[in-house]
Amino acid sequence: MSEENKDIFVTAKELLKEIEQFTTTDKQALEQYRIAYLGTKGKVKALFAGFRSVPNERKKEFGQLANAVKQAAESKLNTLKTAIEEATTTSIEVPDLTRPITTMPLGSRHPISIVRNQINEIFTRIGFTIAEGPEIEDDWHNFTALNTPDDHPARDMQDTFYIQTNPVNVLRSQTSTVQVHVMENQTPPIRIISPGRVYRNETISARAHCQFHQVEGLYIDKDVSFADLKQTLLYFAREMFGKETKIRLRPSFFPFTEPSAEVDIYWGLKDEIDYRITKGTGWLEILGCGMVDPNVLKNCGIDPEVYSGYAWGMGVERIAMLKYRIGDIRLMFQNDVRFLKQFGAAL
Ligand code: 2U9
Repeated sequence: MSEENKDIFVTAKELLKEIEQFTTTDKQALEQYRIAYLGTKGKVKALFAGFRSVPNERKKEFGQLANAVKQAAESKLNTLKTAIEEATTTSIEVPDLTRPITTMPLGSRHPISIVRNQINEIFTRIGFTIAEGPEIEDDWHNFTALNTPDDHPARDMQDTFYIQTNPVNVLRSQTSTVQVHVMENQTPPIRIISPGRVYRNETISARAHCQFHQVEGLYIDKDVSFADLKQTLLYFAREMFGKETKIRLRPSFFPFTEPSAEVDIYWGLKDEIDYRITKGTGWLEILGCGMVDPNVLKNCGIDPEVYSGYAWGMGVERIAMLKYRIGDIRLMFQNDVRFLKQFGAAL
């Protein structure tokens, strides 16, 4: 065996060792390896080219060795290639911390809340405080104290939701109940509004619902007059519907006020809808009011000879329907997002 032949075996074994020891995580380094070992001018090709000079009796041995070198070079290339690919795809990407955040969609205020808040604000601005009370009431607070006779139709099961008949417990049909509590527990001057939910046994339609919201007001002091009431409600109407709003009072009747009146605002007759909602008059009813009946004052422990007072009541849904031209009260309680999102953004 010549020196030259011995060298080629040594070279092959050295090559095998080199290949086994080679490692990289870099794509470019791997490409350089491929060119150096498996390329057309690479070391493996050169090894095979030395085949000629190997003596016949060792050709088989050399052939096996050279093939082992080639296979080792190829398998190393494939293993490293897969490892690099996996490392790049599974590596955790560093998030772009300067990217703008995705915003959460915000809801919007319900029209009842918008209008109720507005009513509360208009009256608290002129010295009224907000009073709240329970939605389940006894017969006294819902009817008797408010001068509602035993045979009054409002007491009928068809009009009021009775929870219990003996003793009587009802879902309040007006928030005047809250005002009765305040009058029983405080001494005048009393200047309160009572916003809240009320219940009536109504057939549900576009105009009526079995639940709705009221804001009622009460002012009791010495020498409170009907003129004070009228001026307060004119202020309210102008704050709510615009500075030029005109109001008129029509005589009416409620068991708890005497005299009583209903208040209309001048809405105008600009379009077909105006004719329909004002029945062609241009005037639209917005609330009821009156001087607190002396019997109610007496029932609540206030001397009608010393004190007088005015009161009013309004439906929040009615005001909201006028303000936003909503044609069906049922929309207020269906929670349809297409309806709700048309109103003011969340405050
Ligand atoms: C006390 C004494 C009297 C509250 C009043 C009205 C007239 C009235 C209706 C408007 C539309 C109810 O929501 S509605 O259906 N209310 O017309 N409410 S006077 O009078 C009171 C309140 C409390 C102690």
